[in-house]
Amino acid sequence: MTEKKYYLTTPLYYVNAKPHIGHAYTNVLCDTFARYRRFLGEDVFFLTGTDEHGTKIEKAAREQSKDPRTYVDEMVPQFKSLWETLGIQYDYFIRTTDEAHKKSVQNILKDLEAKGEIYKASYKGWYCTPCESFWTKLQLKEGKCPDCGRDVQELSEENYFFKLSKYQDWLIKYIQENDFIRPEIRKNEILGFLREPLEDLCITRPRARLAWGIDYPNSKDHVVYVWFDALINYISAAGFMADDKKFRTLWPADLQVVGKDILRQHAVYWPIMLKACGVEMPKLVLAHGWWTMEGAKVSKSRGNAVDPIELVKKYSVDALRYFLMREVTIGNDGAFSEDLLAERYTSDLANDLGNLWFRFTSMLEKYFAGAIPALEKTGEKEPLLSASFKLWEKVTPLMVAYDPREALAVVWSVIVMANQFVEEKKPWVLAKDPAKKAGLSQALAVLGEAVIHIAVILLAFMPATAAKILERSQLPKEWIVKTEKDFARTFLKSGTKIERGEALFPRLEEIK
Ligand code: ME8
Repeated sequence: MTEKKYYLTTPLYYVNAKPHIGHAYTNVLCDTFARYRRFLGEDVFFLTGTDEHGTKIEKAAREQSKDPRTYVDEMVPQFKSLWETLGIQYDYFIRTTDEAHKKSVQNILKDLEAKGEIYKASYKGWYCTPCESFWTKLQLKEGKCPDCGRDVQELSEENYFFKLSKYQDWLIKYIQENDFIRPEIRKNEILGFLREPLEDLCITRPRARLAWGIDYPNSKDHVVYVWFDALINYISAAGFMADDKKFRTLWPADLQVVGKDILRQHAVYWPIMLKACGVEMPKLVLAHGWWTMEGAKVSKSRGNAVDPIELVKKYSVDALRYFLMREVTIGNDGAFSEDLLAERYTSDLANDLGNLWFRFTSMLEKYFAGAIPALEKTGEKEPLLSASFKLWEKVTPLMVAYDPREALAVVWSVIVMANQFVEEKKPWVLAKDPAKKAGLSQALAVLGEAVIHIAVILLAFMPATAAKILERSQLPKEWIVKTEKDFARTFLKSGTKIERGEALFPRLEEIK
């Protein structure tokens, strides 16, 4: 028996422009899910990468007078470096130009041809270059691309087709009977789309029109359609048809996160491709919403892209990670504005969390020379302590249900409670009365446990900040907490010196 890993994937991003806040969002979400699973002791495989073939890329290379290969090789480091800046701990980075991937796509095509799932035919359609989509006349909206509203071109070509239509009834039933697409609103959208007859998918492009693609195995005149090529990455990276043992440990993927813009490819084409290959379905496709600006989707082609690197420089990586996850519920759209980010920074990070750390460590320094007092029975009865001990128990089901926003709301409720605890206990008053020394030491012991429990639970969400708190408290930064009981206990040893260090989130006036 091979152990199944928890396998999650991001989309493979097109390299025709540098990544923006939307790409950062998807990878921050996935990274947080991956880190949380590792924190639970699961063996995780987190895949991300780049989509490097097709018209868009060929065009972008041409515009810079570069050959596509040189162009993609120059673009990929921008993605990798953003992931490094954002603390994205992926296990593997796949490029669709990797030889192993190309071979896998060709092997799958040969297999599908042999199984009679592919046929050659002449095709007339309307093509939208930016979306790389063919549409039938009926699908066009007022003669324009139904997805982006731009002009389309009429084309007639001989191509290879994949029999999508054959599996329509199966797919409808599969989606209805399984928790395969989330959120519900997107599942219903796909079922709505499937009420119309599915057309077979044109999976090649004539080389005369597009040279930058994977060679179609049995034709010199065709290259593989970029979506058919790219979707296969999820199994080619997992060793499909190349490394059976690896494939068994990874597939089926546990979670495939995509933006709602590419749900149709992932919830219609992809499951049918897998079905035709005789491969199991991924467990869940989760479609998140869009970051918008002035009502329009943030995107490279609209020219309203927000650069995550600039935001990190100004506000810190954890501030951006926090904002992206806290501001919107997965599935909904969110209006991006730097003002909102600055507001969250000031209220939730500098005031709530930053201030809690500052007050706790300053008082500890002042009254106990920085050494944490022992927790006694009186301290154990404090509601703040039990709320802190319960964080794991409350956050874990939310993270397993992919709701980081609610999970952070739970953590922040304890942060707020800890700040109120300081207001109520007034350690500065207790400190004036020698008879109240025990009360003072219990207040700080409880506060210390609360702060550490908050830091540990935040490891997956805000790894840099959590690590700072733990390091300054002489605790390890790597944690595996498998059970509720392992979390509902004290973490600090009495007498441990805790160092205040620099402000976790300096006031914006100080950094601007
Ligand atoms: O579609 N808000 O690549 P892509 C939120 N190569 N997320 C956004 C976003 C926004 N405004 N803009 C982009 C492709 N994203 C294909 C995928 S997969 C086999 C091939 C994120 O570079 C979101 O995850 O256009 C979206 O689905 C993805 O980037 C599209 O990236």
